[in-house]
Amino acid sequence: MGTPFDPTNDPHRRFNPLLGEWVLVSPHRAKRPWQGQSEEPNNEQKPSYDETCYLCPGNTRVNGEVNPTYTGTFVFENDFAALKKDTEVTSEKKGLFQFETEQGCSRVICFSPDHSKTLPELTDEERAEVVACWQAQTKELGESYRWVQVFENKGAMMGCSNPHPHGQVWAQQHLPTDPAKKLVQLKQYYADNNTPLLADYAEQEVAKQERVVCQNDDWVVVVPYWAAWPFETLLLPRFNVQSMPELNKEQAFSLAQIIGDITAKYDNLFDTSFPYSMGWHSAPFDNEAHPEWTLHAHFFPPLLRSASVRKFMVGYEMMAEAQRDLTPEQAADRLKALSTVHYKKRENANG
Ligand code: H2U
Repeated sequence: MGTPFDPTNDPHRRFNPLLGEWVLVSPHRAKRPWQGQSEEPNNEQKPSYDETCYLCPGNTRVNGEVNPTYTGTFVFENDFAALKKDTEVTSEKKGLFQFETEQGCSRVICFSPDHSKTLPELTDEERAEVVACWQAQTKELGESYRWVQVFENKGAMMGCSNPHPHGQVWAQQHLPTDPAKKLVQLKQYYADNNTPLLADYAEQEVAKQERVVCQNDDWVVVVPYWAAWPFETLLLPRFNVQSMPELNKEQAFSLAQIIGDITAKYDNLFDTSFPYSMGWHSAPFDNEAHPEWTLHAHFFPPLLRSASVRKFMVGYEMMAEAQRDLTPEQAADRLKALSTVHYKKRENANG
C-alpha cells in the first residue's frame, strides 16, 4: 500500500455527468506554476470609437453595408455566415460516408457602441441590455430552429477576429454534437431521480461552498467538479428555468450583475483582458417539454499561469481525454479571492 489518496496531490479522474466523459486531474503538476511568473498589468485603453473597426457605429462593413449609428446593442447577419437558411434539405444516412445538409443562420451581436468596453467594463444596465438581446434573439430564432447557440469568443487567443466587444448567435435545424450528448445525460438523470441534474448540482455546490466563485440570490458561478480548462466556470440559476427567454426582468438583471462579477474576476486574475469562449445552453426548441434541462452558461478560458501562458489541449487531450493541472477547488479559491472591481478602475482609483 502506498500513501492514502490525496486529491490535491495524486492523479485521479473525475466524471463529467453533463457529457458522460472523464477528465484526468494531475494536481501535483500545479506545483510548478506561479514561481517568478508575473507580468505588468495590461492597461491598454482602446478608443471608444475606431474608424477602422467594422463593427463600430456608422462604419462600413466588409460587404459594403453601413452600420447604423446604434446606441445600445446591435445585431446583424454575419457577412460570412457559417449557416444558410435556404440550403436544400437532403441527407445520406447509410454506410461510411453519411451526411445531412444543415439549415440555419448566423448573426453578430455588438454588445455596445463603445469599442473600448468589454462585458466587465459595461455597467449593469448596459449588460442587462446584452442579456435582453440574447433573450430576444433566442426567442426569435427558437421559433424556426431547434438549436440556438449564443456565444462569445473573447480575445485574439480565442480566435476573436475583431476587438470591438461582440458575441454571436448561430441557430440551426439539428442538435449539435455536445448538446445532443448533454440531452441524453440530462434525460437519463431525470428518469432516475425525477429532478433536473443541474438543479441538484447547483444546490449541492451552494451547500458545499468548495467550488463556488460567486453567487447572488438567483445565480451561482462554480468551477465545476469536472472542469477541464484551468479556470473554467459554469453559471447556473438557483431557480427552475429551461431557456433564456423565460427569464423575468429581475432574473435577467441579476444575471447581468453576476456576469459583471465573474468577468471582472477573470480580468483581475492576471490583470489583463481575460480571453475565453463562453456560451449559453437553453433547452432545445423542439416543441417538447424539457423538465430535465436547466438553462446554463459555460466559460472556457485558456489561460493557465499568466496573461500569456496558456493551457494547450494537445497531445494527450487530443488522443485520450481532457487533462488539467491545478484542481478545480484550487482554481475556485483563486477566483473567489479576487475583487469584483475591475483592475483598470482600481488602477485609476489609485491614480
Ligand atoms: P468572432 O467573434 O469570431 O471575431 O466573429 C466576428 C464575426 O464578425 C466573424 O464571424 C463577422 C465575421 O465573419 N464580420 C462580419 O460579418 N462583417 C464584417 O464586416 C466584419 C466581421
